Amino acid sequence: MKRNAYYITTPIYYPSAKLHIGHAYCTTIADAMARYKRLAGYDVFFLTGADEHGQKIQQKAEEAGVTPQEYVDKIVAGFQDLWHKLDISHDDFLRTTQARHHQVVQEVFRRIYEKGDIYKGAYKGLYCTPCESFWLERQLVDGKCPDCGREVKEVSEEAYFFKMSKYADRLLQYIEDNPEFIQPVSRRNEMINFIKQGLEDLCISRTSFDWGIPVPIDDKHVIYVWFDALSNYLTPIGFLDDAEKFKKFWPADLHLVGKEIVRFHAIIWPIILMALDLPLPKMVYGHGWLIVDGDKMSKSKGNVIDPLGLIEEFGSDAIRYFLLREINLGQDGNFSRDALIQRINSDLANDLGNLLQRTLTMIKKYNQGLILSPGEVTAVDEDLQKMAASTLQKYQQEMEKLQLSDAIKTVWNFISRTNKYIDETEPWVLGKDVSQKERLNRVLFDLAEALRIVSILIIPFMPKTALKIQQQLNIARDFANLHLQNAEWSDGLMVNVKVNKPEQLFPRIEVEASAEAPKKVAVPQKTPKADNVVDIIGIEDFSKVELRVVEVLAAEKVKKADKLLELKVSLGNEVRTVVSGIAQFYQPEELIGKHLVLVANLKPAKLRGIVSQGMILAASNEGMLKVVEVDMPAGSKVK
Ligand code: ME8
Repeated sequence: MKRNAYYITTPIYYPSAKLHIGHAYCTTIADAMARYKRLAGYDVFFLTGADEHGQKIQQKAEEAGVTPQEYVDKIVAGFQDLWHKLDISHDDFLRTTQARHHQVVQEVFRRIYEKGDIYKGAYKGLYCTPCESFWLERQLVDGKCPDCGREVKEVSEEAYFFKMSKYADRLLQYIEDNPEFIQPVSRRNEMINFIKQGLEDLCISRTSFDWGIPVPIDDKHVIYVWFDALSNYLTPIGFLDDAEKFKKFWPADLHLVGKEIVRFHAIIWPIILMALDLPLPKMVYGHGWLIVDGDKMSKSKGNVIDPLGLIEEFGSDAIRYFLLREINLGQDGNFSRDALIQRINSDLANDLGNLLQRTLTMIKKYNQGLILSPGEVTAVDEDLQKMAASTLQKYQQEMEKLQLSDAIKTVWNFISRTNKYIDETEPWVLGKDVSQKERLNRVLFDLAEALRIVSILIIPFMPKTALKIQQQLNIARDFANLHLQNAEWSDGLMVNVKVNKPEQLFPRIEVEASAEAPKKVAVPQKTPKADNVVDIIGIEDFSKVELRVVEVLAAEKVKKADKLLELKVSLGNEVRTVVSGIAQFYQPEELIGKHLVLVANLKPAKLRGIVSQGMILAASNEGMLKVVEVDMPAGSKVK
């Protein structure tokens, strides 16, 4: 009996060229699922690899003046480097050139041959000698080779054939009896139609090149690359050498593949397995394609995106987050740099980064970094706790259905709810009133607990960030042994934990002016005529301006205004509200405790319904902005 095991695979990619963001997309989804299942208590086997044989690779190697093995070794090293940098947690990396795989493919061939489902015949086709390629009549252009335009000739070549036709009805029946087998439904329907049109026997050997696995009974032939490649799924789980392991992991739970190769996985592969008397995989899922700024990626268009460059620029977690959040699994999705930056700034820097920073800053400020035993639960706390429970439940349901993007949205709704909880509970007000100490402890505790839960739920999507949050919360000890159940609300776990210094998770990415609306700072101030042309004023004019040092007591975003922050500032003997257009440059909690300069006698102005009593001074230059800070007590005059 296969118990509590989960076997997931990606396609094994061709090392004919470097991998691009589309390959990274598929592998990231598989990795997120593998990590999720480990978290859910499964014994996971996650396989990826490289599909190294075939005429195309042989030609590429010849062009490069190296042996095929040298050629693939170099490119495959690049695959492995990419997966390392993207935090892909595969359990094995299969290369079809490995001896262990040769043995499996030859054994698969032998067993099916002995059963009588492989026979020798003749492959008839139109052959272009210079291109070493066979073509079908309908593929020719004006009767000539579609690649080089030269004459083709009819040839007949000895070849081995696999009796696919024999299994067509059985496969159709299987697909009909197992609605989950091919996903999404659109691909399933496509496959059913395809099989209904009739299956021909498949030519599974070639003699026109030799970069492949020899047919075991006839070494003039090499085995057709798809027959070789599909068998990879059997190799690392002990098909030939570990019966117990094989029983545990086969049949595979999920072959995740791009939509263009569903046909190989949902027709040829199941028939090979039927011929071997092995059970069929539980699911073949055909994911959509990643397109770039609305266009298919191609070398000729020059729009092929190298994931390594992106990882270097934005970090692996940001790329993983974008790929998983932005695209619904079965559909095509668009990659654009602007959309990526938008997600980093809003979801990661703002929603998540902000929550962590605000929480830790307040725990430091009010309780010297210590999370204390929480006071009584009020309605607003209960609401947050209930949402934590429903988030976990919904997240699990969505992950089980491979709706990764929805699961991320579910977690982010909880993050937004927690940010709102800060606004509702106003810890900065509680912090000023000793009689509210118990209440403040509850609020700070709840915030830390919510973040602890978030840090577990995001492990499948952003493993580095999950660990960073746990390190900052100072609970990273058991990271490897976490289980989904640990994401249940606990009123005890975080008590007496001393949190670490907050560190920024994701810096905001400054966008060039062309990519975003002009970044004028919406401060209630009169801008000079031009940057460097200002009217000369006398000292008597300047002395009309009262400048005072203020301490920021609280800061929060103004709703529906990207650029505005509402600050509560102390002038020593008085607290004022000031609206300042610095939200794109500062997180609210970064400002708490800072000593800034206020134009204290400015006529009050109403901004978004809030009366602003003064203006904070800031220096700005070419899109940068910094508030003016002064190391003097609140209330000091600036002259
Ligand atoms: O087909 N968007 O290898 P391959 C999303 N060796 N995914 C993409 C993509 C894109 N634009 N481009 C590629 C092969 N992919 C065979 C597989 S398996 C036994 C043998 C992903 O290097 C997607 O998963 O052409 C697609 O199916 C796979 O890469 C094709 O990789």
